[in-house]
Amino acid sequence: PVETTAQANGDTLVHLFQWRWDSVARECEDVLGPAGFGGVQVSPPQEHVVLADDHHPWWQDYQPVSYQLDNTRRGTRADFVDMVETCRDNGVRIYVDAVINHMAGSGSIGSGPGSNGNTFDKYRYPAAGYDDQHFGDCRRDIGNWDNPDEVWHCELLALSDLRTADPVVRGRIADYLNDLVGIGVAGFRVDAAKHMPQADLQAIYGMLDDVPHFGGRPHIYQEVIEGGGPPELKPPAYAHLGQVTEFRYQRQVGPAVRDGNLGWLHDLGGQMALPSGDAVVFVDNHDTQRSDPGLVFQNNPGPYRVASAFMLAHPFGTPKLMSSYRFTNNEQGAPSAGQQPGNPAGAITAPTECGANGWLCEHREPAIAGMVGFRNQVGDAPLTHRWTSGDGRAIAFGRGQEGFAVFNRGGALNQAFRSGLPAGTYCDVATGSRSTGEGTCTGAAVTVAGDGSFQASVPTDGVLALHVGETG
Ligand code: LAG
Ligand code: CA
Repeated sequence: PVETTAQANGDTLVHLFQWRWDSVARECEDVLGPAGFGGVQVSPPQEHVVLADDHHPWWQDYQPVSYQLDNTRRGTRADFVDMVETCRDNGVRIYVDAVINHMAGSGSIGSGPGSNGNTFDKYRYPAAGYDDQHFGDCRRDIGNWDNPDEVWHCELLALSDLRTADPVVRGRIADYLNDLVGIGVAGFRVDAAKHMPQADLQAIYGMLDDVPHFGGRPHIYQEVIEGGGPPELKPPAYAHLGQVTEFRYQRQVGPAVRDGNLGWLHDLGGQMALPSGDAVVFVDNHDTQRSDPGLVFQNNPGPYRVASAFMLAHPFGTPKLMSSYRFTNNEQGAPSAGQQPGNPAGAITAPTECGANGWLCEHREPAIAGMVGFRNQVGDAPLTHRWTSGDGRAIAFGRGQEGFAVFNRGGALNQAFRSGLPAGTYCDVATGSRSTGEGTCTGAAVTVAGDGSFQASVPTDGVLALHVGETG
């Protein structure tokens, strides 16, 4: 049995999209650990195609050339190992975006070598140990998206589709994932899970080692974009294998907050495809920011803060925050220092200063970062004391006797609330105010009476959040 020596902070995940490994490590130390984040989803760490002529589009990473970790755009294997250890020491798990359905596709053939210098051709990736026989027979794009056989075995975006039923392929994938688990990676976002049959995934997951330090099985969440077709292609069909991405949350919650239609959010579980325990929820991800930008930070920062804070306060699903960079076209890669000698992949700039070079760092916004501590404090306390404004543009709810939060997309509010909080003075954690060692609030303080009632002002696009861990 694996010795458990580390304790994760909580269940909040953040995708540090395209961040360098050394930058992730520093963020774990300086921001994520202290704020109580439980995990970081990092960009795919395996050798990928290098499309210098196209200015290194972000999606290079989703075209594996081998499973070697050295010399990706984000650093070396040693940097990766150091990141995993530093984050673990701060209670933060590392989740790898596992691209295991396919290898580099048609559009990138001829662009070689890969980021670590290995050559490849369509259906031949010698550094990964894959040859023609390791790819499926349907060597064309998926045509009928309602036909499981095509969705599973034909090509997604002309990417060479691995024959995941083959024991050799399964073994190579498991070796890659176990290399990561051995380093200390605690879980995986399984890319394009919908494009692999459940039985293949089950076999691969079954070959994985237990996670060192944190202990237990690797935590898996699978990318299954809800669309048409029969039940076996729907999100619930993958839930017995691990958690699944809940795209209805992204499609419905962001636009509702943007449009000031908050009342229904109290009961949003009834609208979702998955039960809470199976769902990984998000306001946006790196794909939807580009393909379905209903609510993204760079266009609508105020409503985005409200939606993200709500996601952290409300008990549905495992929340995954997005941390991104400003972009003007959909292909645009991360802020980059360009081609650098000795780094054929082209170095990505370190987001040391959020706001500089286009790094947005949504996760550091006070209304978002402060809610991570709120979520950790309230735990599984029930949803209580629901309130909705007359116009439906503001809502509030309690989390039992542990916390209370208000979300406002309407005009400035000055309102009397009823909560389950014990009497006392509370610091609003959504405006960046926290208690200091001496017990005073650095910002706004709210006084709760013996019956749980209090009066508070919340501006337009404001969030107010009180919990028993941050009292004045
Ligand atoms: C995913 N989830 O299931 C990722 O979230 C998504 O970002 C990936 O697509 C996709 N599956 C495959 O891993 C991204 C880009 C695509 C890009 C692909 C491979 O959204 O645009 O395709 O990564 O790099 C590109 C070209 C295609 C071309 C393909 C193969 O856009 O036109 O056919 O490369 O050369
Ligand atoms: Ca497949």
